[in-house]
Amino acid sequence: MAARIKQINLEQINLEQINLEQINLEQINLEQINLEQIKKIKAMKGMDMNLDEITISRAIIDRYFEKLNANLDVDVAIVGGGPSGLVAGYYLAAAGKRVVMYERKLSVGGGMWGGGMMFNEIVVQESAIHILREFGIRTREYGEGYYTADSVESTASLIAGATRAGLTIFNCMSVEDVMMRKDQVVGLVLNWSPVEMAGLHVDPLSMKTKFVVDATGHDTEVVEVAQRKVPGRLATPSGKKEGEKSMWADRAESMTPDNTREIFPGLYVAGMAANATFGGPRMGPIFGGMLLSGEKIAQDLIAQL
Ligand code: 48H
Repeated sequence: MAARIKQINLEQINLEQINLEQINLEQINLEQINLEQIKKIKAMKGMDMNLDEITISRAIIDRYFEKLNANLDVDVAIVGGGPSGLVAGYYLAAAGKRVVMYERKLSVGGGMWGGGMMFNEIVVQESAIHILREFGIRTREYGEGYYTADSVESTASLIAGATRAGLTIFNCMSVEDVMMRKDQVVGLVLNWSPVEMAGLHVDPLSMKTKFVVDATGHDTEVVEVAQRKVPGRLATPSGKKEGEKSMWADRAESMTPDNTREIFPGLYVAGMAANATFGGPRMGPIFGGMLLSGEKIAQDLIAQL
């Protein structure tokens, strides 16, 4: 027994942590005391360190500002965290580009979580299946050329894949304007979404980027801003946003990648925003076009960077 007690390094014991009143010496069998086991039990119960609230706060503040500072001047800024933006962000980050995403909502993923009418399955056609596979998303063939995937698994995997590849996402942040130099979009104007929602008069901050991708979905918010600032000068037949047309899945899906392109120097459109800008129809809950659009914009920008 004496030999075992010698193994205990008394210097490592913090006596202040020991509540002597709770110790019943008669119950303690010293032969059974194994300090390693005690350490493991304490770690399992979260008792292995003294947690300090101020350190926790400092850790969050320091790490957040590191991220914010590191993303004030980047290669590509993606506005909107739906499927097209996430896929674009993934390929750009995987190619080593400095890419950041701003998403208004607390949760990233846009309109993919809800599948069709909240039936949480999505349909993806053969031509885009390679993208789901790239993210490790499981699919099942439904009919010839049609595949289904669980929309929650799909959305969560796009987010995980993109962030792990190096995409930095700022959620709860809204893009309210663009920064321009002569005839070129060169950055974004940012504010907290809660500021926007509460209608508070708080001035924004700005960031610089070589390219902006409007992936804001049906609302095409960045294109709307550009249209107000440089009226009639968008790269569409009318010079303005053409507007989204009614449901026609087949046509919409084939048009989406073609519509994914530059709309004004420095400003690109992807996903549903591309169709709404160039007057394409909507397609409902088939997501191949969104994924292919994200892949295409990434390829285009990688070639230019
Ligand atoms: C920050 C913003 C801002 C802003 C908007 O709608 P999304 O999912 O976008 P896509 O194009 O990747 O996917 C479209 C798809 O989900 C869809 O709706 C389909 C296929 N519809 C077919 C049909 O027929 O209806 O995501 C856009 C994201 C959202 O999360 C917005 O919150 C966000 O952009 N957003 N973020 N600043 N100014 N505006």
